[in-house]
Amino acid sequence: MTVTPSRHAEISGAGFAGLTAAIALARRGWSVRVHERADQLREQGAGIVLWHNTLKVLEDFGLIDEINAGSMTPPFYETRVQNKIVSDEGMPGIWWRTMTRPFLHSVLAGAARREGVEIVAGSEVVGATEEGVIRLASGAELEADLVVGADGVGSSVRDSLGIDYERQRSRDGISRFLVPRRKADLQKIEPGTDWDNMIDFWNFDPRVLRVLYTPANDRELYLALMAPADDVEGSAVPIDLDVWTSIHPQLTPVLEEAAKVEGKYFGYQTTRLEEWTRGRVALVGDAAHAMCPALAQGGGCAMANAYTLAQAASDAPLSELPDALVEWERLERPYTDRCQTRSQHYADTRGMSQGNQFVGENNETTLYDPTDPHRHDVA
Ligand code: FAD
Ligand code: 3HM
Repeated sequence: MTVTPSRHAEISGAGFAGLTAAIALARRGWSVRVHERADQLREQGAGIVLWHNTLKVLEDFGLIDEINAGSMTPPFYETRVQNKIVSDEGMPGIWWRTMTRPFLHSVLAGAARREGVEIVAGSEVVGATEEGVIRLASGAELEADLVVGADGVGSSVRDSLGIDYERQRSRDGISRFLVPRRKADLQKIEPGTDWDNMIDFWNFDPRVLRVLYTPANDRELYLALMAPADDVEGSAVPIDLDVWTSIHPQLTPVLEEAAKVEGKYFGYQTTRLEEWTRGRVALVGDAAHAMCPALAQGGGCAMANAYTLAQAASDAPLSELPDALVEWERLERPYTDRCQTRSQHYADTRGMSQGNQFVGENNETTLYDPTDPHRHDVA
């Protein structure tokens, strides 16, 4: 690992991408400050699935024991249509873990602090310049050798630089909830089901309402409820309990829990940028490449790209950093581009309902190893 003392980075956004970039840079000797617009440093989302690509980054950070202690690997990824099993994927050879987002966020924030990263909550970034100045809502302007725009899909850093993008939307979307497992109650209703599995319950008739059931640990269950955007009842939050239990009666105990929780319906969309870098500024995570969640890779790509960005920026002489960022994008972006296209395709076609989709090229980013120094070697 290259350790590069006396380099400074300013990062906009303390989400998974910003914190990962911060840890990776700090571990390479950079002084790092992260600006988070929210007053409190926390992740409000529900659950997340991480795969080999992200777990390799967390392993490199020495965080795997901590991650394992608060997460799980369901025995199977089961896919059902009209409550009939169409596939049970055991994912042999694939490293994957399910967990809650607040848990992953607290692990990353704790690691960042231990690495000496300064995290400033309540600090809104309004823009950046390609020379490496970050501008805050407070009026302050801070200079850096590297500015990282990790400020999510509505990125101020990206927009202040005038980087053009396209946004593609899908007809469906999803609401997400963290609820108690209620495993014993579910078992009473359907004793034959392994309620530790991740189960993708698709329903098309009489209406399209899908429940993605993801145990996140012994206590917490991540429920993602998918409905078409034009289904007013299906996309309502708080959820319409009668509508959801009429289609998925076997999930009544956990749907009752979801009905108690506030949330937000999120329409599936993909954002593709003209470029990920401008001068000394690099964009990463949803700021650069937000994607549909079908293959559960948005956060994985965000963290893998944040990690490789830190590598590329550390390995370059400071005077050549802008060129090194361009080269980083050239090497790393094609994997993410392909993943975005595949995930958009599955969102548009609802093709994950066919089961057995975690195979072949769909696993390209899943199985990617950003920590492998030979990953771009030509055979
Ligand atoms: P964000 O999480 O959006 O973080 C951005 C941070 O920047 C926030 O803290 C925000 O407050 C802050 N911020 C914003 N603007 C400013 C500003 N101007 N100044 C300072 N701070 C600012 N990915 C997976 O890998 N696995 C999954 O299972 C998975 N499931 C998903 C399910 C759904 C329904 C969705 C919608 C996405 C899913 N994803 C998944 C994708 C994943 O959630 C995102 O790709 C990931 O959270 C992006 O992280 P980020 O840090 O880039 O952005
Ligand atoms: C993990 C995960 N997988 C798929 C979706 C989806 O298709 O909306 C959401 C998820 O959180």
